[in-house]
Parts: sequence; C-alpha cells; structure tokens
Amino acid sequence: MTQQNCILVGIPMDSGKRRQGCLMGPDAYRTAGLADALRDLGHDVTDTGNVAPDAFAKETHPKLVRRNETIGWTTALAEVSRSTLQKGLPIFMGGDHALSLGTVLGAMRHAESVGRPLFVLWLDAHTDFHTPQTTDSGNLHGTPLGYVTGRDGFDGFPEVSAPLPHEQIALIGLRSVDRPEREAMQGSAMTYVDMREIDESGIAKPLSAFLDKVAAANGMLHVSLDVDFLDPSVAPAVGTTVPGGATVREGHLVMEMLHDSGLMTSLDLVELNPFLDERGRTATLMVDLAASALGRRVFDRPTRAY
Ligand code: NNH
Ligand code: MN
Ligand code: MN
Ligand code: MN
Repeated sequence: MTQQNCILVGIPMDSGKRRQGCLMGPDAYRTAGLADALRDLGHDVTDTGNVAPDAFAKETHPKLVRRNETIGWTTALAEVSRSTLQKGLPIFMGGDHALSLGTVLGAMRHAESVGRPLFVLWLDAHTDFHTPQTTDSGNLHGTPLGYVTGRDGFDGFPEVSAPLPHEQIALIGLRSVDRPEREAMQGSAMTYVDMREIDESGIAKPLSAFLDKVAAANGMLHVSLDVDFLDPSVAPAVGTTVPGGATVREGHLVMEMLHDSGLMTSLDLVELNPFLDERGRTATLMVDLAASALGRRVFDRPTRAY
C-alpha cells in the first residue's frame, strides 16, 4: 500500500458539551499506541503534540455551553487543519466533536486552495446538524455539520465563506436525530444511512456508492469518527451512548473499505472520554479502527485453489 505521512494532532478540547473528560482523549490514544500501530504498517508518523485554543473572552451566553472557548478552538483548528493537510494525512485525536467545526473548515479551505471538492463522511449516532438556535442542549458538539454547511446563526464564529454542498456529505450510523435536525434535513441531498438500513442491507453498499462518488469527482475525503457510532457494549467510553450502534466488524469494514479506496485525506477521532472507559478497551478499539483505515488487515487472503 502507499506509504502515508501520518501527522497526529492532539486536541484536548472539552468545550462542546457539559460532561467533561474528552480532554484526556489525546493521551489515551498515545497510551493505546496509535503512533506505533501506524508505524508497524510502514507509514511515517509524527506526533505534533497538543493544540491550544486561541484566546477567548469570558463566557456569558445564556444557553450555549462554553461558546467563546469553542470559537477560540475553531479559529485555531481551522488553521492547524489547513496547514497540516499541506504536509500529510492529519489524524486529529480529540477531544469532543465540536473540534470538527475547525478541522472540517480547515479541510474546506485546503481543498479549495488545491481546486478539489471536499467530501465528508460522518460516522455517528447523531446528525450534528443543529445551529446555536435549534440546539436544546446548548452543546456545540451537536452543531459541526450545521456550521460547515453554512446554516445561519453561528455569530462570532469564523465565517464559512464557501459552505460544503450537501451532496458531498454522507452520514452513517444514525439512530438519534432531534426533530429540528430532521426538519432541516428534509429534502437535502446528503446521504444518510441509519441503523435500520444497515440492518436491512448492510453497511458496505451505501458506503461504496458514496466512495464511488468521491472518486469520480477526484475529491478529498475528511472522515469524522464519533465513538458513539459504535455500539456502547463495545465502546463504552463516550458521554452520549445510544444503544443499537455499529458492531466491531461493521466499524472495521468501513475502515477497510476506506483504506482500499485510497480516498481518505484526513481523519477525526472524536468523543472518546477516557474517564468512562473500561480498562482502555474503547481507546484500543479506536486505535485498531484507525489502523484498519491505514491498511491493517488480518491476513492477505491467498488465492484459493478449487
Ligand atoms: N443532538 C444532541 C444534541 O444536540 C446530541 C448530540 N450529541 C452527540 N453528537 N454526541 O454526536 O445535544
Ligand atoms: Mn458527533
Ligand atoms: Mn454522536
Ligand atoms: Mn438536541
């Protein structure tokens, strides 16, 4: 397989929701051996350490949780993401999912500068399509897809000058969608695959259709993997568990197909809360999934003799 220049970026961001602990995520990935797992596959791996948010004002917002801090992170991360994409394949070790406001924005800016369309694959139980107005919880980790698609109401955040077209987004693993999100997504050209569709027809078919679309457009592909995409019985270290999620094999199959496609150009690992983990099993599974996305396989199937 092609050797990649993997650049690990630690993002100890915890401002996207009330429950704390995702700030320990980057160190959990380091402890679980992410860098060595990728090196074993023959890749160049650099860990650039942790990013910090830009300076931010005291919080005063009546509804939104740590809004100003999230703006500080978004500004910093958009630039980190854009500049890291010029050097290699960034792997963003979160941190909660609000980090994707910045990492996706930076990937959009990079893709624009090289004249390629950016596609986004969202692996999540949730759609994360809220705006600061529609969110009930006030948790900005529920808003990154609303933000990058140019929905209104993100006052104070960096401007999204060229919003991501809905046709370039696929969400897979859905099983918790709030009413305002569902309403706003009516008639949208986003690809959405909920758990029922996965149960009925499998995860490979819709994923491969989306990957074909990315390939046909010579697109870049940002993958955002939320721990809660997976079933909580195998991935308990997340604040927002939703039963009925992807199995270990469904997770690996997605990652293996991503690897075979050669299309992935950046990766978020988000929402891991090590404080909620059981003997590191969720961190370890996430590292194994990242390794599958970068080419690990159980064995190279020999040709069968019949
Ligand atoms: N939709 C809910 C909210 O906005 C939950 C979002 N939580 C997530 N998203 N974990 O992936 O509060
Ligand atoms: Mn999410
Ligand atoms: Mn989620
Ligand atoms: Mn909500």
